[in-house]
Amino acid sequence: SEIQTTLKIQGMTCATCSTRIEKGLNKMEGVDASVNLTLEKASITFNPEKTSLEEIENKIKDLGYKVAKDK
Ligand code: 9UX
Repeated sequence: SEIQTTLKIQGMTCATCSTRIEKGLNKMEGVDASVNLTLEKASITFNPEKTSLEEIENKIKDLGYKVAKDK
């Protein structure tokens, strides 16, 4: 079954940043993500048979942003 989680994303400055991350994540197989710039938060649903939280975090880092645990 799908896993739902949220991540804190740091380093987003403008709306293009959040759109870029959202598009990048949604291109990944098994991922459905929505990124909120002002909350610095990504809401993510993913299929653990197709990807992992580690791959998702690495995608965000590859795009040039920092990921933290959302707490
Ligand atoms: Mo906006 Mo984000 O000019 O990397 S796209 S700051």
